[in-house]
Amino acid sequence: MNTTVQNTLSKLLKLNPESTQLSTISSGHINSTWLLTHFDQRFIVQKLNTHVFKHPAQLVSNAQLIEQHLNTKQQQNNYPLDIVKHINTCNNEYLTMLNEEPYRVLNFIEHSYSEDVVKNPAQAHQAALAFGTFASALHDFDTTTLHTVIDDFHNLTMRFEQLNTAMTNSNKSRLNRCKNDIEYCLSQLHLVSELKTIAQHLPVRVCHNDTKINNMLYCSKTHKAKAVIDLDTCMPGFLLYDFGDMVRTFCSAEAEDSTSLDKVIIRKEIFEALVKGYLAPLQPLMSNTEQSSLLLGAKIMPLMLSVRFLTDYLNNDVYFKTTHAEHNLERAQNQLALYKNILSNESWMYKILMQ
Ligand code: ADP
Ligand code: GN1
Ligand code: MG
Repeated sequence: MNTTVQNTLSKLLKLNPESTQLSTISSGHINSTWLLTHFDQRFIVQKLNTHVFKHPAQLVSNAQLIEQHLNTKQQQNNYPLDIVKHINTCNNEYLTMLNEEPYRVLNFIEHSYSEDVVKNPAQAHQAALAFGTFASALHDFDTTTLHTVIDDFHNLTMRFEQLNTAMTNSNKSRLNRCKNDIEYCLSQLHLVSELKTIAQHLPVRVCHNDTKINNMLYCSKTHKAKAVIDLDTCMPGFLLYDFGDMVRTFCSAEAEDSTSLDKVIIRKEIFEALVKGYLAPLQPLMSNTEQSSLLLGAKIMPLMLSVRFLTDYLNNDVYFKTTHAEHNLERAQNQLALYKNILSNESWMYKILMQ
């Protein structure tokens, strides 16, 4: 963020620009995030990525409707977590355009930290319980009030189509390096018809749609889950996607971009803790069919992420933030290793899910 933007934002928050400090937060693949400090006051500032989010005002509107719903639940003692809120500037705006780029300010959740890899079953249980509590608090939210911020976000068929288009336009050397991985992904297209069969029996609910582990804040004193963050992709969908994204990011012992593929395996004790935590608030709302559909999500999400990372690799890294040339390919191969490991463990995973 340049100094002029920092000064303007500081003034809009009625802070003395000379006394504000800024530090970059680098987790998250999409937006640019900073911590803005002014003596003992702290704020999160984000520049929204308009390549990914074409209508930032709609995203802010969705997040605020959800904020309000959770607030009401909290006032009725029905929502125990902290809530991320958009902060109004003195121009009475929640979204500020500076140099033609959209910035927003959020309350900083104090005494918190996020993780990129789950360290133990207690962390998995806490985060899954919190994501389950979030979904359960939204079970009576009117889904028709939400804008579709990204079309077909979790539409696997469309993700395969995007991969096909990228293959047509890609430079040959990148395409050669991932030919085998693409072939393998294409051989798994049958997941699309498995989903179609089950989807007609599933309720559409408000989903978070990005339940990866670093979108959970833990309390630095108690180490319990403190807040669900990154509400940018909250949209109607199936819970199997949220469950699948948790399995994808909680259960592997390695980060999403690790190249130690032999260590990219599902940890049973983490999966058990995840299931227990997620089902506690949600099982009363779910049919047996919906509960059993969650395992399909655990297969769809790593496969879909492989397809998305491969697509971005072929498109020369225009979507996800990368730190080096092969980053998206490494992520894709990591997610494929995880997907294959899930396929070889699905029988015990299903037993744990349904017991
Ligand atoms: P992205 O959309 O790029 O993933 P996030 O909204 O997830 O961005 O934020 C990136 C990181 O910033 C999070 O993983 C978390 O560590 C930190 N963060 C975001 N919002 C808050 C908040 N309100 N309070 C404290 N930390 C936050
Ligand atoms: C992105 O924003 P972040 O880092 O929480 C992406 C998710 C992917 C994830 C993969 C809007 O999430 O869909 O699953 O990266 N968000 C968007 O790590 O595309
Ligand atoms: Mg995030």
